[in-house]
Amino acid sequence: MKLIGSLTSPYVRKVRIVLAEKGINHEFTNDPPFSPDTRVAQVNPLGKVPALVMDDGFVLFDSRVIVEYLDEQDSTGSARLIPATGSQRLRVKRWEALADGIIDACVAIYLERKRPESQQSKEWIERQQKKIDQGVQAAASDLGDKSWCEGDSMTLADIALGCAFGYLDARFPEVKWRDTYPNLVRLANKLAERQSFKTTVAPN
Ligand SMILES: N[C@@H](CCC(=O)N[C@@H](CS)C(=O)NCC(=O)O)C(=O)O
Repeated sequence: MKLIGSLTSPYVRKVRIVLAEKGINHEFTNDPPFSPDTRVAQVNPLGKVPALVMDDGFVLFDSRVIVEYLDEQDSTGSARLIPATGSQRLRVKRWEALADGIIDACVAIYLERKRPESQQSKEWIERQQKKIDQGVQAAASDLGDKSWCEGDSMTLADIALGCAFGYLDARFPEVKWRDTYPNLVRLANKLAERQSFKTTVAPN
């Protein structure tokens, strides 16, 4: 299978971390979707990364669908990152939605700031900023003093949140989440020690 993505996308990073954690063999094609010569739309009609081209040519998107598929691949007998059933499954998926939602708001601001200054909407940026602030606050409150977001080992919830932290640090240093939420810092530091996180840090 072949993953098409960019080295800076937090959604792609989530998929790359899942691939690494599960030890799944794959090729990676770096195809930033905003570059003029991108071919992403030839595989994903939405023109977005990540896209996963399976061995039979079938293409999966978006990141939430891809990680579901990958988690079912059990080549190395690795632990499930998404519980198969029940309320824990729902809770992990909710964490993922929260983390992806924080990233969505970050990306919206990032793209808005790339427009000519006279065309940027202050109201739009403030609206997205509120989602980031409230999303991070909710994550801190839901994590509390637990070691992991759900259960007693790392799940997709932690991976997704770790990708949101990484994107905040890279693109939004003005969001001072590290000064405000020591429990999130503890989780972020623990995740950052993992090989899967180390090898997927976005280049500057
Ligand atoms: N919900 C999607 C979001 C994917 C997404 O927006 N990716 C960005 C890169 S960070 C992209 O490809 N943008 C290109 C575009 O919007 O045209 C997912 O989780 O895969």
